[in-house]
Amino acid sequence: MASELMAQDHSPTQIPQDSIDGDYLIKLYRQMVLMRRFEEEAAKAYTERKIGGFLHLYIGQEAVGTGVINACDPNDYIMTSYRVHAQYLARGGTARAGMAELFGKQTGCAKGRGGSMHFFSKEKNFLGGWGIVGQHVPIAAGCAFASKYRNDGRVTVCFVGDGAVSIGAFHEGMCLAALWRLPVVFVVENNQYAMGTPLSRTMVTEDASVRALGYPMARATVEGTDVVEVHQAAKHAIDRARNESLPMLLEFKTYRYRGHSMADPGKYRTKDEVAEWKKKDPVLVAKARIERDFPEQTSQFETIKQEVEAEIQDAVKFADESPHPDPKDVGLYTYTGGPFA
Ligand SMILES: Cc1ncc(C[n+]2csc(CCOP(=O)(O)OP(=O)(O)O)c2C)c(N)n1
Ligand SMILES: [Mg+2]
Repeated sequence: MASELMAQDHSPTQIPQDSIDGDYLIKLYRQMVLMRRFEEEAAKAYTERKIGGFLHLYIGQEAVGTGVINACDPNDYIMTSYRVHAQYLARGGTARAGMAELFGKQTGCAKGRGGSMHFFSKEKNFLGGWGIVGQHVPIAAGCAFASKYRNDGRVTVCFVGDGAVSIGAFHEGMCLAALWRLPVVFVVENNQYAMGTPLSRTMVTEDASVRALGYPMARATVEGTDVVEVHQAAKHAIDRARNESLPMLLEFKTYRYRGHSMADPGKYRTKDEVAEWKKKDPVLVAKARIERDFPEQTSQFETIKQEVEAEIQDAVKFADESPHPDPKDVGLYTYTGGPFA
């Protein structure tokens, strides 16, 4: 099996171009608007000290989470880093449960115990929310191993940042995924920086997908600001993982508009660089596509704006009014105080 893999051509995969219909694209657009407004409101709440700890925003990267997660089946597992809020919404998590989690409330998706970095939903097969860079890659491989062992037809999708691709755990997970032909898709969100460190200071090439070559594993690098292109690539990789039980690495070129977290003013990059990327704002790119390809859908823009605004204001109110977890329950959901005790 190994020699068969070694003999394959490992140049980047040409992604087949599927068509996408107007109803579907407007759904993806709506999700991105929701993510954007959710996080703008979270940033405001953070400055009002309603949110403790760190807050890492996904603003600018929405096309990646939206395109990839919508290409999955609801049964597929999703795992991601601390930049987690928008992906939870793409998975069908509610703005209420997300905002309440940020506020540390009992009604949050992790019952207020996870906070910003550790959103989790067993029902939605959304397996976190991980803070240590690359740590979840071997866990994703293990998850895909379980699916293969049980023959349950599920795919695991594991999001990492560009900062993870030189981390040991990333390579351990990739190695086993290739060796055991696991149904897993590794999504590298190359937003150009790991905290303040540009990729050029940690890798000899701008093409992070070459990390797949060592195992070897199929790979592609795709424009991450266009939700349609992201969706097509993800669909290809997920179908292949499901039907042929083979892993793939997808790199998406993207950009975060804010600093690494709310604590970072982002002084290591120029205003011009940020402005250049904002010309490819994923929300605007999707909007332009709809205007060009599906003009009959444009009448929905205003409704979406109003609906999303109401949903976000409702979520903030809900989070504000929800109770904190009861201190007497502090031991719940731990090995000593929970069902495992
Ligand atoms: C193993 C490990 N080393 C260092 C850190 C500190 N740290 C937190 S985020 C981060 C940068 C990660 O960048 P990237 O993977 O590109 O993700 P992004 O923040 O751009 O989404 C670092 C070094 C950590 N959390 N884990
Ligand atoms: Mg990064």
